[in-house]
Amino acid sequence: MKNTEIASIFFEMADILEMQNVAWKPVAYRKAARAIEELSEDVEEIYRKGGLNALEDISGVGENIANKIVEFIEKGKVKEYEMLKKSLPAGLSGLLQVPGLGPKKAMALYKELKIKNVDELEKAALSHKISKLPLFKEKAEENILKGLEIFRQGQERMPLGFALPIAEGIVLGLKKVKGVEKIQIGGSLRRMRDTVKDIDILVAAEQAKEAMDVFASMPNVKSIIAKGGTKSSVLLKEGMQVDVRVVPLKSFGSALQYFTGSKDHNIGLRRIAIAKKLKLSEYGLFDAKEKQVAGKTEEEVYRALGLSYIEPEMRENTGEIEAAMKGKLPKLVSVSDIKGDLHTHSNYSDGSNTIEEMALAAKRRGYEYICISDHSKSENIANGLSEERLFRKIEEVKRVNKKLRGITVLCGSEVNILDDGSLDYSDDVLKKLDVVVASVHSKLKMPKEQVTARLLKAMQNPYVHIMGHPTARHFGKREEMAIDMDAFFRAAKEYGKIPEINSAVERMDLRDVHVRKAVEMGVKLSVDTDAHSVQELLNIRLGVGTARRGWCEKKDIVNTYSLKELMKVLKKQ
Ligand code: DGT
Ligand code: CA
Ligand code: ZN
Repeated sequence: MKNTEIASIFFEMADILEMQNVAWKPVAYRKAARAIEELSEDVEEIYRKGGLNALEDISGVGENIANKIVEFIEKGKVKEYEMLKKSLPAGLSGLLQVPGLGPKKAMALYKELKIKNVDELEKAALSHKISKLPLFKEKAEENILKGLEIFRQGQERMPLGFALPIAEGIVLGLKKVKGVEKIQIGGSLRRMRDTVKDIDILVAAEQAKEAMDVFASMPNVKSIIAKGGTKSSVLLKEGMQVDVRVVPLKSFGSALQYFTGSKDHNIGLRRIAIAKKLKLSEYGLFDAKEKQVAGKTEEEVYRALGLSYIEPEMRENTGEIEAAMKGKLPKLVSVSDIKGDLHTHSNYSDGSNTIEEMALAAKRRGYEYICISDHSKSENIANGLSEERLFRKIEEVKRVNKKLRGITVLCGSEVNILDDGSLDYSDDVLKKLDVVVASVHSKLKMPKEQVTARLLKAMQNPYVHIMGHPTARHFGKREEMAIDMDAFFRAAKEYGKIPEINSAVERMDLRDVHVRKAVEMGVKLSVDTDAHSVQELLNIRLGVGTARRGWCEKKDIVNTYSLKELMKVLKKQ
């Protein structure tokens, strides 16, 4: 699918045009880019089926932009984009990827200080040259350095939800190749860590030449780092490294165990093996006479070590080995336990689907309920709902519920927690809603005591049910808010509020360590997608992964409950 590539070209064109002070065009390109990004269909398909006219039916796409899409589909590049890039000094557009640096500021840095790339930017910030420029304030240098750090972290590790579909695509491509007996994703990706450094894939085969050939010539391979009979590594166009290792079937379990990690977990296991006079490696579990006692499956390896099977998400050596020795591992929640989604958006605010479409998609997933929680009135950039529009939405939800069978739509709102901890709608309005998700979307840099007090105040509102993406972090853009997590969870417990595990690719908030703490404190949680389209409902697996990393059982997650049980928890029966 070329949608992402085309969208990113338009985003970049918008930035360059803005740097050159061109009026309105940047806005138009961004609008089109966003629409293309959110399309569920392949743009190329749309064009092949319906021609230029069909492209112009996409919101924000006029004739000019449609022609550029065609140009990309037919020729693989867009001439105007190439020219725009040439009009900028090399590297300058890279500056735009530093959080907090817009096109105007980047251009000013170039004109005044000749800064063309991130290294020069860092030098200038460290030598305090930037705060003297008119567009920049006193704290600009500090902010730029922080932005650079976030940018570099973003370059090193990528979000789980970005890497996972790419890895699955590779697995799908290799599965059918002759000689491949088994194939599995390993590493941090299999453990569902919220960010991953690379993609590790493990193949069982006696003869892997063909698999390696297919792997190295996949269309999204940018360059081949190494290609051999049992291990190959490539760099993808998406910017990440993929390692594929091949082992014989009899070692597949122990190799999968080894390459799933984590390293600390492996060290813990090896210690147990040694105590039992055994030797554990990626080749298998061996006794003193070098005879293999286990290795074909992971289950076999754990059993032979005297442990119950440890799910990949728990393998961090944070107590799981001890629990497995005593047979006291939790029975982790799984995607199939989920009965509904409590935080999603429709086109009433900034989502791309109607309430009915979202409901039908939830039904297709086998859910019992879905809450449509559009933004509240102060969220202007996301088309937040005035009270009047909210009341209309309540009526629309009633209509959809009358029409559809087998799914219940709950009318909710993602209500902004204002700077002082009060909420964006009055209590009289809030009490009309089935589910109230309260989230912070402004003033994210408050000091710890203030943020904590703000969240605690919001939790004291009797009509709030769920605390949406509690730390407000955003990969590559901003760090989490400073929150006293102990106080936050204590209050959640006291007031009966439900903190959220938000599964949006760029959020993943709460994190695994927070979840673990919440579970230990007996706080119930909700795993939501924050989906802005029907496709994004699929992201629930990312949040469930985080829940599993936090040792959640089914009972800890409120949206595994039936609608009736859920209503009791929300005190809405
Ligand atoms: P990442 O890639 O940083 O997101 O995290 P991982 O866990 O995928 O780490 P990676 O890709 O460096 O290695 C994959 C697995 O291989 C790792 O989880 C455990 C295993 N492994 C790598 N190096 C060592 C090592 O020195 N000792 C042991 N015991 N295992 C290792
Ligand atoms: Ca890895
Ligand atoms: Zn939301």
